[in-house]
Amino acid sequence: MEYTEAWLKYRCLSLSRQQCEEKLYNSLISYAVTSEEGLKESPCFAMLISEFEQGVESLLGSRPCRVYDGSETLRFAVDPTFGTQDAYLIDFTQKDGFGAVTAHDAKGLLYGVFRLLQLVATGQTLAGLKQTCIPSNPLRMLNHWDNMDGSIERGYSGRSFFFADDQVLVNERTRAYARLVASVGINAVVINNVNVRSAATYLITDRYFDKVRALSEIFDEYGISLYLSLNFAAPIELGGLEVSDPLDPGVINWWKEKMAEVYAAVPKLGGFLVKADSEGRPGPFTYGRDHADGANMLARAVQPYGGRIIWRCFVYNCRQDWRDTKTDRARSGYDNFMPLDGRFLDNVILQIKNGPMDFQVREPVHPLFGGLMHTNQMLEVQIAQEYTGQQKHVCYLLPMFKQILDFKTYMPGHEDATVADIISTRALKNANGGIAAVANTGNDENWTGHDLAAANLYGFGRLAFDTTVDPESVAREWAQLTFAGSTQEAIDAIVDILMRSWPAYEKYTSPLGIGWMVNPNHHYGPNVEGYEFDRWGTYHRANWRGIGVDRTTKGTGYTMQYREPNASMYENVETCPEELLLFFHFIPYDYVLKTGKTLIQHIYDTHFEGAQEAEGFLDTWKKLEGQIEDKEAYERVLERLTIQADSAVEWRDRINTYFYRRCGVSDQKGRKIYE
Ligand code: GCV
Repeated sequence: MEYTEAWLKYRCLSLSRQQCEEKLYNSLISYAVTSEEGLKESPCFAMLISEFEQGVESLLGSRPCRVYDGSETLRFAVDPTFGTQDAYLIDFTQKDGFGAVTAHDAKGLLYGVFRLLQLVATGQTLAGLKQTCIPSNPLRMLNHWDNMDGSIERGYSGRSFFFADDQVLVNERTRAYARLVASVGINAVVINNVNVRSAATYLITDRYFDKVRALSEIFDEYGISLYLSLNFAAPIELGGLEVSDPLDPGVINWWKEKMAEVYAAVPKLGGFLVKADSEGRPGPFTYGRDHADGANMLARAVQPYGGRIIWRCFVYNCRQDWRDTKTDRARSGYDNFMPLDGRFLDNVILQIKNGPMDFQVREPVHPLFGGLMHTNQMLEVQIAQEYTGQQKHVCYLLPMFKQILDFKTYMPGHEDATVADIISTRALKNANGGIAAVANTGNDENWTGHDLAAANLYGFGRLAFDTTVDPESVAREWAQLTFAGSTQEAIDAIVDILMRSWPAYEKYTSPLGIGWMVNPNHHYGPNVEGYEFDRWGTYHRANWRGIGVDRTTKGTGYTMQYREPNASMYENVETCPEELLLFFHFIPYDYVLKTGKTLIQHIYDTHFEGAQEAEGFLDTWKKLEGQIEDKEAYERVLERLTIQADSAVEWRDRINTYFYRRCGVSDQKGRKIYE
């Protein structure tokens, strides 16, 4: 087999008849579809029926039979008055013992079927179960950074399964991928890297239309809209124009005609993702225009076809001088986009990274959330573990994402609104919104390189669909589905490792929110000064007295980009959350933290603890030998946990030695710190 079914194994539960009856699984055996009119036209319909029949057959050993005479024990129905788009209700509380999956639309029914199968596969009883699922976010998106030569920017799971040798791949794996991500509620996928270069610029030309259309049609069967990343300079590179100025009539017309051509060939295209004026990519700044000019020009061109423009706010000066302590990369997203609030058209959505820097293990929430009040917004997170161990280290990110979503922004008039409330469109009643993750997949057999990294893919989908889910429950659900047939001890251990993994990673890498300290370019492994004298605006400013960036009003003034009381909370060293202390403040090594420890002792302690935890993950795993049903998966994880334990020691020693050399303070516990 070239790839696993990940969490969609549907391993036979081998239940007795009595067990089936107790859990009401016998009600899955005969079903009817009411209100089929309208459903039949939906591309999802045939697929959700076969998914249901095959899933139940594989889990329970007998194939459900569709009946038309009223003798069914399960009903599928579509009721457009129920919930909102994609919503569904699983109801096994009816007195007659019947079950029902009722959905707002065909896609909702598809999600309902996948959820029902997940519940059965994890052994939940259906008797008395009633689950209403109304998606939190309209857009639940994956951003792939796949290049057309088959490489993946920040990819840690093999090569691309969308592209090879400048060709678009459409094959069985495409379908398997769509099924996998649809099963957790993903409804939009960008297939190509936001850095659009060479052949990828031509994705919007007839060189690729046939394949792109074929891909979009497969996606459509799974309720997924295909999106493409766009090259802002396409009018020059494809059209032979001299400029790509968004206010130039020739450019405007070029895009208008281009989009007419694209949508005629690929009518199901959801829209485009754009990285402009960022890290060397072209954009409106070249022509003295702003990002509203750029985004709206494209939005007008796709508007007749219902297309959307997702415009990234990752815009900053990447040619900084480390000597300059006033220019602050953290400020740039807000400084560039806040003045444009209210100027973007309804089919533009600003995509904002979770923090102001770049997917570090700990960052404050981006101040544009709560800042912007008249603009559609999406949150961008990264499940590709660029800065969190590159899928060699286990790092379950849902607890981090949950903290971000639950962050209160104190937007005027919406004081209780969290990030989740904003991106869902609930708080501001925006026309559009959602959440996107930079994807962590590739053509490795297990999809995500590290088997345990698939928990981030599964979990992201579940969280995007329902921002109230509990990360630990999701981890357990994923482990039960993926490691079906393994012992209970193994499942418990996997959940435990996952839940401890982000804190452990944070402990042995860069301290208290300062970030970076990685090797330049590839970003794996420790290098304390790797980015200290570079042009990327990524400094920690450690000297003999202390460490941290002063982002208060005495420093770069970044704290004031937040609404009150968040601004004052970060400004004041006493109230600043300690996990972010060095992000906001320059702190002397002898500063006493709330634990009573000095900063330097905290750094030593956390680094010893973190490395010990990584070693503990490995020890735990070794004890599970023979308890994980899939032996190859066991071996793969063993190999990665070994790498992680070694790497954590390297991190520990490099960081501890660096700070010991800086300040000369010994470890109070007398542990080995290299001189
Ligand atoms: C796709 C970081 C990454 C880049 C990435 C960029 C972005 O800088 O290192 O690889 O480019 O973010 O999000 O655009």
